[in-house]
Amino acid sequence: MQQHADQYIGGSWRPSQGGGALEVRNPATEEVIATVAAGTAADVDAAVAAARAAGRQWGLTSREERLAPLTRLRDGLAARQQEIAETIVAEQGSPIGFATGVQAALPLLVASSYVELLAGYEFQEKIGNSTVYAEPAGVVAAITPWNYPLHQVVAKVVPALAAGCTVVLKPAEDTPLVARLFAELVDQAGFPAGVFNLVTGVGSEVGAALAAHPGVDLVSFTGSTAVGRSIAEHAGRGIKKVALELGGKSANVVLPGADLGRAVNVNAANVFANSGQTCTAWTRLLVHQDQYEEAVAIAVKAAAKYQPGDPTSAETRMGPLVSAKQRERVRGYIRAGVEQGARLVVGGAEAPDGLPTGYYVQPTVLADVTPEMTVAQEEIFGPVLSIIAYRDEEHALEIANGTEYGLAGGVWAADEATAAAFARRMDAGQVDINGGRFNPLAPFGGYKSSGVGRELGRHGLEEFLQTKSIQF
Ligand code: TXE
Repeated sequence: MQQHADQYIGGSWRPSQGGGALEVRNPATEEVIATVAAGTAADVDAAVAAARAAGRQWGLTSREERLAPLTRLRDGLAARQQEIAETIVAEQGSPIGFATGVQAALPLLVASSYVELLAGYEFQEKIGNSTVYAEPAGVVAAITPWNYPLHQVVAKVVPALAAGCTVVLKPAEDTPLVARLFAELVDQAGFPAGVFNLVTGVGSEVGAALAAHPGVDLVSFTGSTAVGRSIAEHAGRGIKKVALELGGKSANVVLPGADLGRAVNVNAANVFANSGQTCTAWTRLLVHQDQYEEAVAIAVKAAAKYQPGDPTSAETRMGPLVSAKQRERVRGYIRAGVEQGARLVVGGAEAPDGLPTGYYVQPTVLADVTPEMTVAQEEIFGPVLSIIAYRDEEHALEIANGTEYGLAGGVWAADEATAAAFARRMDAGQVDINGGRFNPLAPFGGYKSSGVGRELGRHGLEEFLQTKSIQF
Protein backbone atom coordinates (compact mmCIF):
# COMPACT_ATOMS: atom_id res chain seq x y z
CA MET A 1 0.00 0.00 0.00
CA GLN A 2 1.28 3.45 -0.89
CA GLN A 3 1.72 5.77 2.09
CA HIS A 4 2.32 9.42 1.27
CA ALA A 5 3.02 11.72 4.20
CA ASP A 6 4.24 14.57 1.99
CA GLN A 7 2.73 17.39 -0.02
CA TYR A 8 4.15 19.50 -2.84
CA ILE A 9 4.94 22.96 -1.44
CA GLY A 10 7.45 25.55 -2.67
CA GLY A 11 8.91 23.23 -5.31
CA SER A 12 9.60 20.17 -3.15
CA TRP A 13 7.80 17.31 -1.42
CA ARG A 14 7.57 18.13 2.28
CA PRO A 15 5.93 16.32 5.19
CA SER A 16 2.63 17.76 6.37
CA GLN A 17 2.93 19.79 9.55
CA GLY A 18 0.05 17.84 11.07
CA GLY A 19 1.22 14.27 10.64
CA GLY A 20 -2.28 12.84 10.15
CA ALA A 21 -3.25 10.52 7.31
CA LEU A 22 -6.31 10.16 5.06
CA GLU A 23 -7.32 6.77 3.66
CA VAL A 24 -7.98 6.36 -0.05
CA ARG A 25 -10.37 3.52 -0.89
CA ASN A 26 -10.92 1.61 -4.08
CA PRO A 27 -14.69 2.03 -4.61
CA ALA A 28 -15.02 -1.35 -6.35
CA THR A 29 -13.32 -3.41 -3.61
CA GLU A 30 -13.81 -1.04 -0.65
CA GLU A 31 -10.16 -1.72 0.25
CA VAL A 32 -7.81 1.00 1.44
CA ILE A 33 -5.25 1.36 -1.36
CA ALA A 34 -3.23 4.30 -0.07
CA THR A 35 -2.95 6.97 2.56
CA VAL A 36 -2.10 10.60 1.92
CA ALA A 37 -1.25 13.47 4.23
CA ALA A 38 -4.18 15.03 6.06
CA GLY A 39 -3.09 18.62 5.58
CA THR A 40 -3.66 21.38 8.11
CA ALA A 41 -4.17 25.13 8.16
CA ALA A 42 -0.40 25.44 8.79
CA ASP A 43 0.28 23.57 5.51
CA VAL A 44 -2.11 25.96 3.77
CA ASP A 45 -0.21 28.93 5.22
CA ALA A 46 3.07 27.53 3.93
CA ALA A 47 1.64 26.82 0.47
CA VAL A 48 0.02 30.24 0.13
CA ALA A 49 3.25 31.94 1.28
CA ALA A 50 5.20 29.95 -1.35
CA ALA A 51 2.65 30.87 -4.03
CA ARG A 52 2.73 34.58 -3.09
CA ALA A 53 6.52 34.68 -3.15
CA ALA A 54 6.70 32.90 -6.51
CA GLY A 55 4.02 35.13 -8.00
CA ARG A 56 6.25 38.21 -7.85
CA GLN A 57 8.43 36.77 -10.63
CA TRP A 58 5.99 34.44 -12.38
CA GLY A 59 3.40 37.19 -12.71
CA LEU A 60 5.85 39.23 -14.77
CA THR A 61 6.96 36.45 -17.12
CA SER A 62 6.30 36.69 -20.83
CA ARG A 63 3.85 34.46 -22.67
CA GLU A 64 6.81 32.54 -24.13
CA GLU A 65 8.40 31.97 -20.72
CA ARG A 66 5.16 30.40 -19.51
CA LEU A 67 4.58 28.47 -22.70
CA ALA A 68 7.77 26.40 -22.35
CA PRO A 69 6.92 24.62 -19.04
CA LEU A 70 3.22 24.43 -19.98
CA THR A 71 4.14 22.59 -23.17
CA ARG A 72 6.28 20.17 -21.16
CA LEU A 73 3.36 19.66 -18.75
CA ARG A 74 1.08 18.86 -21.71
CA ASP A 75 3.69 16.39 -22.99
CA GLY A 76 3.90 14.79 -19.55
CA LEU A 77 0.13 14.30 -19.52
CA ALA A 78 0.39 12.66 -22.95
CA ALA A 79 3.22 10.35 -21.87
CA ARG A 80 1.45 9.07 -18.76
CA GLN A 81 -2.09 8.53 -20.09
CA GLN A 82 -2.20 4.85 -19.17
CA GLU A 83 -1.00 5.43 -15.61
CA ILE A 84 -3.45 8.30 -15.20
CA ALA A 85 -6.34 6.09 -16.35
CA GLU A 86 -5.34 3.25 -14.03
CA THR A 87 -4.99 5.60 -11.06
CA ILE A 88 -8.48 6.97 -11.67
CA VAL A 89 -9.95 3.46 -12.00
CA ALA A 90 -8.39 2.55 -8.65
CA GLU A 91 -9.41 5.61 -6.62
CA GLN A 92 -12.56 6.80 -8.37
CA GLY A 93 -14.10 3.67 -9.93
CA SER A 94 -14.46 4.73 -13.58
CA PRO A 95 -14.41 1.74 -15.93
CA ILE A 96 -11.05 1.50 -17.70
CA GLY A 97 -12.59 2.32 -21.10
CA PHE A 98 -14.11 5.55 -19.80
CA ALA A 99 -11.02 6.29 -17.70
CA THR A 100 -8.81 6.05 -20.79
CA GLY A 101 -11.16 7.65 -23.32
CA VAL A 102 -12.46 10.48 -21.13
CA GLN A 103 -10.89 10.77 -17.68
CA ALA A 104 -7.31 10.74 -19.01
CA ALA A 105 -7.90 12.00 -22.57
CA LEU A 106 -10.02 15.04 -21.73
CA PRO A 107 -7.42 16.81 -19.54
CA LEU A 108 -4.83 16.22 -22.26
CA LEU A 109 -7.18 17.80 -24.79
CA VAL A 110 -7.75 20.77 -22.48
CA ALA A 111 -4.06 21.23 -21.71
CA SER A 112 -3.28 21.08 -25.45
CA SER A 113 -5.97 23.66 -26.16
CA TYR A 114 -4.35 26.06 -23.66
CA VAL A 115 -0.88 25.59 -25.15
CA GLU A 116 -2.32 26.62 -28.51
CA LEU A 117 -4.44 29.42 -27.10
CA LEU A 118 -1.60 30.92 -25.07
CA ALA A 119 0.70 30.97 -28.09
CA GLY A 120 -1.66 33.41 -29.82
CA TYR A 121 -3.12 35.34 -26.87
CA GLU A 122 -2.47 39.08 -26.66
CA PHE A 123 -2.02 40.27 -23.08
CA GLN A 124 -2.05 43.95 -24.00
CA GLU A 125 -3.90 46.26 -26.33
CA LYS A 126 -3.96 49.96 -27.22
CA ILE A 127 -7.18 51.84 -26.58
CA GLY A 128 -6.69 55.46 -27.65
CA ASN A 129 -3.94 56.94 -25.44
CA SER A 130 -4.02 53.95 -23.08
CA THR A 131 -2.24 50.65 -23.00
CA VAL A 132 -4.49 48.07 -21.40
CA TYR A 133 -2.77 45.09 -19.77
CA ALA A 134 -4.32 41.73 -18.90
CA GLU A 135 -2.46 40.88 -15.72
CA PRO A 136 -2.63 37.73 -13.59
CA ALA A 137 -5.27 37.72 -10.83
CA GLY A 138 -2.62 36.60 -8.30
CA VAL A 139 -2.69 33.58 -5.98
CA VAL A 140 -5.37 31.09 -6.96
CA ALA A 141 -6.95 28.56 -4.60
CA ALA A 142 -8.15 25.65 -6.75
CA ILE A 143 -10.55 23.33 -4.91
CA THR A 144 -11.64 20.35 -6.95
CA PRO A 145 -14.05 17.39 -6.71
CA TRP A 146 -13.66 13.69 -7.41
CA ASN A 147 -15.99 13.04 -10.34
CA TYR A 148 -13.51 13.99 -13.09
CA PRO A 149 -10.53 14.16 -10.76
CA LEU A 150 -7.83 15.13 -13.27
CA HIS A 151 -9.98 17.13 -15.67
CA GLN A 152 -11.20 19.40 -12.86
CA VAL A 153 -7.59 20.01 -11.80
CA VAL A 154 -6.35 20.73 -15.33
CA ALA A 155 -9.34 22.95 -16.22
CA LYS A 156 -8.35 25.27 -13.34
CA VAL A 157 -4.59 24.94 -12.88
CA VAL A 158 -3.50 25.07 -16.53
CA PRO A 159 -5.28 28.31 -17.49
CA ALA A 160 -4.29 29.85 -14.13
CA LEU A 161 -0.60 29.13 -14.83
CA ALA A 162 -1.02 30.28 -18.43
CA ALA A 163 -2.41 33.58 -17.12
CA GLY A 164 0.64 34.07 -14.87
CA CYS A 165 -1.12 33.18 -11.62
CA THR A 166 0.35 30.93 -8.95
CA VAL A 167 -1.76 28.12 -7.52
CA VAL A 168 -2.51 26.14 -4.38
CA LEU A 169 -4.52 23.03 -5.27
CA LYS A 170 -6.71 21.18 -2.76
CA PRO A 171 -8.08 18.08 -4.49
CA ALA A 172 -11.03 16.04 -3.22
CA GLU A 173 -10.19 13.72 -0.35
CA ASP A 174 -11.50 10.70 -2.30
CA THR A 175 -9.15 11.21 -5.26
CA PRO A 176 -5.79 12.65 -4.16
CA LEU A 177 -3.62 10.14 -6.04
CA VAL A 178 -4.14 11.47 -9.54
CA ALA A 179 -3.62 14.99 -8.13
CA ARG A 180 -0.25 13.86 -6.75
CA LEU A 181 0.60 12.43 -10.16
CA PHE A 182 -0.29 15.82 -11.67
CA ALA A 183 2.02 17.54 -9.14
CA GLU A 184 4.86 15.23 -10.25
CA LEU A 185 4.25 16.30 -13.85
CA VAL A 186 4.31 19.99 -12.87
CA ASP A 187 7.57 19.37 -10.99
CA GLN A 188 9.13 17.65 -14.01
CA ALA A 189 7.91 20.37 -16.38
CA GLY A 190 10.28 22.84 -14.69
CA PHE A 191 7.97 25.53 -13.31
CA PRO A 192 9.75 27.77 -10.79
CA ALA A 193 9.40 26.68 -7.15
CA GLY A 194 6.14 27.82 -5.54
CA VAL A 195 4.26 28.49 -8.78
CA PHE A 196 2.18 25.36 -8.14
CA ASN A 197 1.52 23.81 -4.72
CA LEU A 198 -0.53 20.82 -3.60
CA VAL A 199 -2.10 20.40 -0.17
CA THR A 200 -4.19 17.27 0.39
CA GLY A 201 -6.77 17.10 3.14
CA VAL A 202 -10.36 17.37 4.28
CA GLY A 203 -12.60 20.05 2.77
CA SER A 204 -13.92 21.47 6.02
CA GLU A 205 -10.35 21.98 7.25
CA VAL A 206 -7.88 22.47 4.38
CA GLY A 207 -10.47 23.62 1.82
CA ALA A 208 -12.08 26.08 4.21
CA ALA A 209 -8.70 27.45 5.41
CA LEU A 210 -7.54 27.89 1.83
CA ALA A 211 -10.73 29.55 0.58
CA ALA A 212 -10.72 32.02 3.47
CA HIS A 213 -6.97 32.71 3.40
CA PRO A 214 -6.13 36.43 3.15
CA GLY A 215 -3.18 35.61 0.88
CA VAL A 216 -5.47 34.12 -1.78
CA ASP A 217 -6.78 36.45 -4.50
CA LEU A 218 -9.14 34.14 -6.38
CA VAL A 219 -10.96 30.96 -5.40
CA SER A 220 -11.82 28.59 -8.22
CA PHE A 221 -14.12 25.90 -6.87
CA THR A 222 -16.02 22.97 -8.33
CA GLY A 223 -18.33 21.01 -6.07
CA SER A 224 -21.64 21.18 -4.27
CA THR A 225 -23.80 24.30 -4.35
CA ALA A 226 -23.85 24.35 -0.52
CA VAL A 227 -20.06 24.59 -0.22
CA GLY A 228 -19.91 26.96 -3.21
CA ARG A 229 -22.32 29.29 -1.44
CA SER A 230 -20.21 29.38 1.74
CA ILE A 231 -17.05 30.03 -0.29
CA ALA A 232 -18.78 32.91 -2.08
CA GLU A 233 -19.87 34.38 1.28
CA HIS A 234 -16.30 34.32 2.65
CA ALA A 235 -14.93 35.65 -0.62
CA GLY A 236 -17.46 38.48 -0.52
CA ARG A 237 -16.11 39.60 2.83
CA GLY A 238 -12.50 39.42 1.62
CA ILE A 239 -13.35 41.02 -1.79
CA LYS A 240 -11.84 38.02 -3.60
CA LYS A 241 -12.75 36.90 -7.07
CA VAL A 242 -14.55 33.58 -7.30
CA ALA A 243 -15.24 31.12 -10.07
CA LEU A 244 -17.79 28.52 -9.03
CA GLU A 245 -18.84 25.45 -10.97
CA LEU A 246 -21.64 23.90 -8.97
CA GLY A 247 -24.48 21.42 -9.31
CA GLY A 248 -26.87 20.82 -12.15
CA LYS A 249 -30.25 19.32 -12.96
CA SER A 250 -30.06 19.41 -16.72
CA ALA A 251 -33.04 18.77 -18.96
CA ASN A 252 -32.89 16.96 -22.28
CA VAL A 253 -35.90 18.07 -24.28
CA VAL A 254 -37.11 15.93 -27.18
CA LEU A 255 -39.40 17.97 -29.40
CA PRO A 256 -41.98 16.22 -31.62
CA GLY A 257 -40.45 15.16 -34.94
CA ALA A 258 -36.98 14.49 -33.45
CA ASP A 259 -35.27 11.12 -33.64
CA LEU A 260 -36.68 9.76 -30.36
CA GLY A 261 -34.62 6.54 -30.39
CA ARG A 262 -31.34 8.39 -30.75
CA ALA A 263 -32.33 11.10 -28.27
CA VAL A 264 -33.15 8.56 -25.54
CA ASN A 265 -30.11 6.36 -26.21
CA VAL A 266 -27.72 9.32 -26.14
CA ASN A 267 -29.46 10.49 -22.95
CA ALA A 268 -28.88 7.07 -21.35
CA ALA A 269 -25.18 7.18 -22.24
CA ASN A 270 -24.98 10.72 -20.87
CA VAL A 271 -26.61 9.90 -17.53
CA PHE A 272 -25.16 6.43 -16.89
CA ALA A 273 -21.57 7.14 -17.97
CA ASN A 274 -19.39 7.82 -14.91
CA SER A 275 -22.30 6.34 -12.89
CA GLY A 276 -24.19 9.61 -13.22
CA GLN A 277 -21.47 11.57 -11.44
CA THR A 278 -21.38 14.32 -14.05
CA CYS A 279 -22.53 17.83 -13.22
CA THR A 280 -23.92 18.38 -16.74
CA ALA A 281 -25.74 15.00 -16.89
CA TRP A 282 -29.17 15.14 -18.49
CA THR A 283 -30.97 13.74 -15.46
CA ARG A 284 -34.40 14.87 -16.69
CA LEU A 285 -35.65 13.54 -20.01
CA LEU A 286 -38.61 15.63 -21.24
CA VAL A 287 -40.78 13.97 -23.87
CA HIS A 288 -44.15 14.85 -25.39
CA GLN A 289 -47.05 13.09 -23.67
CA ASP A 290 -48.02 11.29 -26.92
CA GLN A 291 -44.55 9.67 -27.13
CA TYR A 292 -44.18 9.03 -23.42
CA GLU A 293 -44.55 5.23 -23.18
CA GLU A 294 -42.43 4.74 -26.29
CA ALA A 295 -39.63 6.80 -24.69
CA VAL A 296 -39.89 4.85 -21.44
CA ALA A 297 -39.55 1.54 -23.31
CA ILE A 298 -36.45 2.77 -25.17
CA ALA A 299 -34.91 4.02 -21.90
CA VAL A 300 -35.46 0.65 -20.20
CA LYS A 301 -33.67 -1.14 -23.03
CA ALA A 302 -30.84 1.40 -23.04
CA ALA A 303 -30.33 1.08 -19.26
CA ALA A 304 -29.75 -2.66 -19.64
CA LYS A 305 -26.50 -1.87 -21.49
CA TYR A 306 -25.07 -0.22 -18.36
CA GLN A 307 -25.09 -3.13 -15.92
CA PRO A 308 -22.54 -2.23 -13.26
CA GLY A 309 -19.40 -4.29 -12.98
CA ASP A 310 -15.67 -4.49 -12.34
CA PRO A 311 -14.13 -1.22 -13.54
CA THR A 312 -10.85 -2.90 -14.48
CA SER A 313 -12.63 -4.93 -17.18
CA ALA A 314 -12.67 -3.47 -20.69
CA GLU A 315 -16.26 -4.73 -21.11
CA THR A 316 -17.66 -2.74 -18.17
CA ARG A 317 -19.61 0.37 -19.11
CA MET A 318 -20.58 1.46 -15.59
CA GLY A 319 -18.52 1.12 -12.43
CA PRO A 320 -19.31 1.87 -8.78
CA LEU A 321 -19.96 5.29 -7.31
CA VAL A 322 -17.01 6.99 -5.69
CA SER A 323 -17.86 6.37 -2.03
CA ALA A 324 -20.27 4.79 0.41
CA LYS A 325 -21.52 8.29 1.23
CA GLN A 326 -22.47 8.96 -2.39
CA ARG A 327 -24.06 5.51 -2.78
CA GLU A 328 -26.29 6.10 0.26
CA ARG A 329 -27.23 9.54 -0.98
CA VAL A 330 -28.27 8.19 -4.40
CA ARG A 331 -30.20 5.28 -2.92
CA GLY A 332 -32.05 7.74 -0.69
CA TYR A 333 -33.13 9.74 -3.75
CA ILE A 334 -34.39 6.61 -5.54
CA ARG A 335 -36.49 5.71 -2.48
CA ALA A 336 -37.79 9.29 -2.23
CA GLY A 337 -38.81 9.18 -5.89
CA VAL A 338 -40.84 6.02 -5.41
CA GLU A 339 -42.41 7.33 -2.18
CA GLN A 340 -43.50 10.49 -3.99
CA GLY A 341 -45.23 8.49 -6.72
CA ALA A 342 -42.65 7.91 -9.44
CA ARG A 343 -42.91 4.55 -11.27
CA LEU A 344 -39.70 2.51 -10.96
CA VAL A 345 -39.38 0.93 -14.40
CA VAL A 346 -35.84 -0.39 -14.07
CA GLY A 347 -33.17 -0.45 -11.35
CA GLY A 348 -33.85 0.49 -7.73
CA ALA A 349 -32.19 1.22 -4.41
CA GLU A 350 -30.99 -2.35 -3.74
CA ALA A 351 -27.41 -3.45 -4.51
CA PRO A 352 -27.09 -4.90 -8.02
CA ASP A 353 -27.15 -8.72 -8.26
CA GLY A 354 -23.78 -10.37 -7.76
CA LEU A 355 -22.04 -7.26 -6.41
CA PRO A 356 -22.23 -7.41 -2.61
CA THR A 357 -18.99 -5.42 -2.31
CA GLY A 358 -18.33 -2.03 -3.85
CA TYR A 359 -20.30 1.21 -3.96
CA TYR A 360 -22.53 0.10 -6.84
CA VAL A 361 -25.96 1.46 -7.75
CA GLN A 362 -28.20 -0.06 -10.43
CA PRO A 363 -28.92 2.02 -13.54
CA THR A 364 -32.34 3.33 -12.64
CA VAL A 365 -35.17 4.80 -14.68
CA LEU A 366 -38.07 6.58 -12.99
CA ALA A 367 -41.22 7.24 -15.04
CA ASP A 368 -44.31 9.34 -14.22
CA VAL A 369 -42.01 11.90 -12.63
CA THR A 370 -43.63 15.30 -12.14
CA PRO A 371 -41.64 18.55 -12.08
CA GLU A 372 -42.08 19.28 -8.36
CA MET A 373 -40.84 15.87 -7.13
CA THR A 374 -37.54 15.85 -5.23
CA VAL A 375 -35.91 13.67 -7.92
CA ALA A 376 -36.83 16.31 -10.52
CA GLN A 377 -35.50 19.22 -8.45
CA GLU A 378 -32.36 18.10 -6.63
CA GLU A 379 -29.04 16.92 -7.97
CA ILE A 380 -28.86 13.15 -7.41
CA PHE A 381 -25.36 12.57 -8.81
CA GLY A 382 -25.99 8.93 -9.57
CA PRO A 383 -27.22 6.71 -12.43
CA VAL A 384 -30.85 7.81 -12.19
CA LEU A 385 -32.90 9.08 -15.13
CA SER A 386 -36.26 10.76 -14.51
CA ILE A 387 -38.68 10.90 -17.45
CA ILE A 388 -41.18 13.75 -17.46
CA ALA A 389 -44.11 14.29 -19.88
CA TYR A 390 -44.90 17.70 -21.35
CA ARG A 391 -48.00 18.96 -23.20
CA ASP A 392 -46.50 21.49 -25.60
CA GLU A 393 -43.30 23.47 -26.19
CA GLU A 394 -44.12 26.20 -23.65
CA HIS A 395 -44.81 23.58 -21.02
CA ALA A 396 -41.51 21.85 -21.85
CA LEU A 397 -39.64 25.14 -21.45
CA GLU A 398 -41.34 25.88 -18.15
CA ILE A 399 -40.32 22.45 -16.80
CA ALA A 400 -36.78 22.70 -18.20
CA ASN A 401 -36.25 26.09 -16.52
CA GLY A 402 -38.13 25.18 -13.36
CA THR A 403 -35.23 24.29 -11.04
CA GLU A 404 -32.69 26.37 -9.13
CA TYR A 405 -29.95 25.08 -11.45
CA GLY A 406 -28.90 26.17 -14.92
CA LEU A 407 -25.83 24.27 -16.00
CA ALA A 408 -26.54 22.39 -19.23
CA GLY A 409 -29.22 20.91 -21.43
CA GLY A 410 -30.07 19.12 -24.63
CA VAL A 411 -32.62 19.80 -27.34
CA TRP A 412 -33.64 17.40 -30.10
CA ALA A 413 -35.75 18.51 -33.07
CA ALA A 414 -36.27 17.69 -36.71
CA ASP A 415 -34.46 20.87 -37.70
CA GLU A 416 -31.58 22.65 -35.97
CA ALA A 417 -33.14 26.11 -36.21
CA THR A 418 -36.16 25.04 -34.10
CA ALA A 419 -33.84 23.39 -31.58
CA ALA A 420 -31.54 26.42 -31.43
CA ALA A 421 -34.47 28.78 -30.87
CA PHE A 422 -35.59 26.59 -27.95
CA ALA A 423 -32.01 26.40 -26.61
CA ARG A 424 -31.78 30.21 -26.54
CA ARG A 425 -34.72 30.28 -24.13
CA MET A 426 -33.24 27.71 -21.74
CA ASP A 427 -31.60 28.83 -18.48
CA ALA A 428 -28.37 26.94 -19.12
CA GLY A 429 -24.73 27.71 -19.77
CA GLN A 430 -24.38 25.11 -22.51
CA VAL A 431 -26.91 23.26 -24.63
CA ASP A 432 -26.30 20.44 -27.11
CA ILE A 433 -28.49 20.18 -30.17
CA ASN A 434 -29.27 16.72 -31.56
CA GLY A 435 -26.38 15.29 -29.56
CA GLY A 436 -23.89 18.12 -30.19
CA ARG A 437 -20.16 17.54 -30.01
CA PHE A 438 -17.85 18.49 -27.15
CA ASN A 439 -15.79 21.59 -27.90
CA PRO A 440 -12.84 22.16 -25.52
CA LEU A 441 -12.63 25.82 -26.56
CA ALA A 442 -16.27 26.63 -25.83
CA PRO A 443 -16.95 28.29 -22.44
CA PHE A 444 -18.31 26.01 -19.76
CA GLY A 445 -20.28 27.14 -16.71
CA GLY A 446 -23.66 27.71 -15.19
CA TYR A 447 -26.63 30.05 -14.98
CA LYS A 448 -28.51 30.55 -11.68
CA SER A 449 -27.30 28.41 -8.75
CA SER A 450 -25.05 26.36 -11.04
CA GLY A 451 -22.29 28.87 -10.58
CA VAL A 452 -20.45 31.97 -11.67
CA GLY A 453 -17.65 32.31 -14.19
CA ARG A 454 -16.60 30.08 -17.05
CA GLU A 455 -13.98 27.40 -17.58
CA LEU A 456 -12.25 26.25 -20.79
CA GLY A 457 -11.02 28.18 -23.79
CA ARG A 458 -10.44 31.92 -23.86
CA HIS A 459 -13.20 32.60 -21.33
CA GLY A 460 -11.55 30.15 -18.91
CA LEU A 461 -8.18 31.90 -19.27
CA GLU A 462 -9.73 35.33 -18.72
CA GLU A 463 -11.21 34.27 -15.36
CA PHE A 464 -7.63 34.35 -14.10
CA LEU A 465 -6.79 37.81 -15.45
CA GLN A 466 -7.41 41.33 -14.19
CA THR A 467 -7.18 44.51 -16.18
CA LYS A 468 -4.90 47.52 -15.81
CA SER A 469 -4.93 50.56 -18.04
CA ILE A 470 -1.99 52.95 -18.26
CA GLN A 471 -2.57 56.32 -19.88
CA PHE A 472 0.05 58.19 -21.91
O1 TXE B 1 -19.06 17.85 -2.46
P1 TXE B 1 -18.21 18.98 -1.76
P2 TXE B 1 -19.21 16.28 -2.09
C1 TXE B 1 -22.35 17.72 -5.79
C2 TXE B 1 -23.08 16.43 -6.04
C3 TXE B 1 -22.68 15.58 -4.89
C4 TXE B 1 -22.61 16.61 -3.79
C5 TXE B 1 -21.77 16.25 -2.60
O2 TXE B 1 -24.47 16.68 -5.99
O3 TXE B 1 -23.62 14.58 -4.61
O4 TXE B 1 -22.07 17.75 -4.42
O5 TXE B 1 -20.46 15.89 -2.99
C6 TXE B 1 -14.13 20.56 -0.79
N1 TXE B 1 -14.57 24.76 2.16
N2 TXE B 1 -21.10 17.77 -6.55
O6 TXE B 1 -19.59 16.11 -0.66
O7 TXE B 1 -18.25 18.78 -0.27
C7 TXE B 1 -13.99 19.06 -0.79
O8 TXE B 1 -12.92 18.65 0.02
C8 TXE B 1 -13.80 24.54 1.08
C9 TXE B 1 -21.17 18.42 -7.82
O9 TXE B 1 -18.02 15.56 -2.53
O10 TXE B 1 -18.69 20.27 -2.31
C10 TXE B 1 -13.77 18.79 -2.27
O11 TXE B 1 -12.43 19.06 -2.59
N3 TXE B 1 -13.80 23.37 0.41
C11 TXE B 1 -19.89 18.54 -8.47
C12 TXE B 1 -14.71 19.81 -2.93
O12 TXE B 1 -14.91 20.82 -1.95
C13 TXE B 1 -14.60 22.39 0.84
C14 TXE B 1 -18.77 17.70 -8.13
C15 TXE B 1 -16.08 19.26 -3.34
O13 TXE B 1 -16.71 18.69 -2.23
C16 TXE B 1 -15.44 22.55 1.97
C17 TXE B 1 -18.83 17.13 -6.80
C18 TXE B 1 -15.40 23.80 2.64
N4 TXE B 1 -16.17 24.07 3.71
C19 TXE B 1 -19.98 17.18 -6.07
N5 TXE B 1 -16.14 21.41 2.15
C20 TXE B 1 -19.78 19.22 -9.78
N6 TXE B 1 -20.23 20.47 -9.87
O14 TXE B 1 -19.26 18.67 -10.73
C21 TXE B 1 -15.76 20.55 1.17
N7 TXE B 1 -14.82 21.13 0.39
